[in-house]
Amino acid sequence: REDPLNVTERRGLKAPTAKAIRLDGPRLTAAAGVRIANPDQLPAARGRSSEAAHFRKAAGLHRVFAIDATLSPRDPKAPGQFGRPAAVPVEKQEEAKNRWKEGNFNVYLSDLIPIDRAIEDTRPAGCSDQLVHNDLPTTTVIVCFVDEVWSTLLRSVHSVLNRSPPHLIREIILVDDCSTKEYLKGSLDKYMSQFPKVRIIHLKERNGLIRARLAGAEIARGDVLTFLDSHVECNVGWLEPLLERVRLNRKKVACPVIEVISDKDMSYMTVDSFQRGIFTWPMNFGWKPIPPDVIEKHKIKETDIIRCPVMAGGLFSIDKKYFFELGTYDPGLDVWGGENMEISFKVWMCGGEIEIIPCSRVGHIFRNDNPYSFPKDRIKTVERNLARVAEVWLDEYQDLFYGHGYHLILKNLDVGDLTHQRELRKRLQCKSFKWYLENIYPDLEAPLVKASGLVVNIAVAKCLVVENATLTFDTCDVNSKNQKFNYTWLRLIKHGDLCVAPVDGKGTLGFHRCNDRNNHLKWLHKSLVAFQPELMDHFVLEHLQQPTCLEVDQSRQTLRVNACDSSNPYQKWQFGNYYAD
Ligand code: UD2
Ligand code: MN
Repeated sequence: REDPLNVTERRGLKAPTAKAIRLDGPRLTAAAGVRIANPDQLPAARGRSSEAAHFRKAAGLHRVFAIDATLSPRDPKAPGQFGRPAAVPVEKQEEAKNRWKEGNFNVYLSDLIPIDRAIEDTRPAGCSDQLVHNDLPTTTVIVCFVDEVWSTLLRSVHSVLNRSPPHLIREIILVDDCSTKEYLKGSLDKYMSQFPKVRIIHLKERNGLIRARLAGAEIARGDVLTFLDSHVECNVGWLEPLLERVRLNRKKVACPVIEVISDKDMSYMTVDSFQRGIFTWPMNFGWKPIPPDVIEKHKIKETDIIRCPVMAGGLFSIDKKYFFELGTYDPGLDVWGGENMEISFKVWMCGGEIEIIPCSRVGHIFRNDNPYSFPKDRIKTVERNLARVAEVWLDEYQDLFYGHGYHLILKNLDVGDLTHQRELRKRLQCKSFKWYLENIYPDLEAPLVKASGLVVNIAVAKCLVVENATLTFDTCDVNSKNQKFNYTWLRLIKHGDLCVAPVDGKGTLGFHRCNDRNNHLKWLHKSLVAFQPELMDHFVLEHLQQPTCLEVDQSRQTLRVNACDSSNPYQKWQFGNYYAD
């Protein structure tokens, strides 16, 4: 009944709002200024000659290189060329349908379209005129994958090779996370051997994407690490704007705008520029449009950099030394999920920044389900990852996480050892989660309790009151400290350290020392009780089989618990303030 972790949403990253590109013939040079097909035409930004050095000193800056080796495609009419939608021929429908599950997208079409297709330059106007430094740091591109579709993986690699200034790519490391498919072993190594910059490591056991990325990071030789998923297409000019931000400040973590490659027709779609990466409780990643009035008020331009509370996870550049200073990812995170929250909180709270760079754009195939298997239960794996992050980074706001993912408490999840992660946070002297919420994500509603204030009984219009450490009711008095209660995310009715609870088997009410894990102290209120919405205003003891409610015993002028009765007003209660639904 309560599954607030929203499992369906957890099956893969949700795409941001996307729109088709208007194709009035390829506008390959429109926004882009002039694209350079051949990298040999580049000015010698990193050349060895003294001339080059002089050029560097004198100018220091250059216009973003618009390198694109796919500029004049061999076959302009090929399906999917220029990012156009492709169609499955009628006689191939069955085959296409059957192959969908190989990657949970239209694998048939991916195989049909060129592995080095041209795509539209989707950068906002102005991007091609931006200046970047001549002495940008080099990067190692790290792509981990498990059982990725051949054509998609190749297209990812080719898009990097074809649309990046060669001198900035130190290497591309492909980390094979113990794939089962044969072609990802022999054939892949053979194919990639024609590109000296591509290195492949095959992990001997399944590590999950988090530790697979770390395996790549360990051997990386570039100054900056750039992580990518294995089903992407980097667009023209994507790399330099990312590296420029890291060069400006090594604690900046730069993310490209993630555009959408349709899982159905493989078309390359652009997205709205004014979107932030955010999360909702219990730590679901999402995109949030910047409201139009905010855009107007602050005169935000399409090319402006957007600071994000959290990143999507898959695509970003980070200074290598900084990544290791931050303690990389928590290596205790398994398979998939939660690591984007972890790195985002860590970066912000420990002095860094997460930015989306609108002039850097990379397409990604968003899928509705993970196409690979999880070594253990998928839901449990993701929940455990998130709980690890919550335990280390959320401080008192953990209650909101657990309150929204309430079954996690009941499950008594084993999150494993967190000593190292907690020590790391101390050592780095990171700020509090409260600071993060107030400064980085002020629009998130994060009330520490669900309700507070006086607790009025509807029938007698009197309030709960603490008297000599016992619970009774009396005339309401907003100024009385003894009438103030909190209703917490973990369903305790709290007065200081004391929690309302029955104290004997006879229904007498009193107090217990509070304990988040003690289910005997928990009351349901304003939430569904075994599908009985009519008990919403009641305080229902949660741990009992039969719904049992707090009520005013009229005859004796005391409080007691009794069998719930939805029509009995002596069982209806109201807090002074409610902060969440
Ligand atoms: C998003 C991120 C993804 C990751 C994930 C949360 C983007 C575009 N994607 O989900 O990078 O942050 O959220 O964890 O931001 N992989 C392995 N081993 C595994 C599982 C996956 O190597 O055990 C690879 C996989 O082949 C892919 C990458 O990791 O290249 C990300 O996985 P995904 O594409 O299934 O994740 P996605 O895009 O739904
Ligand atoms: Mn992905």
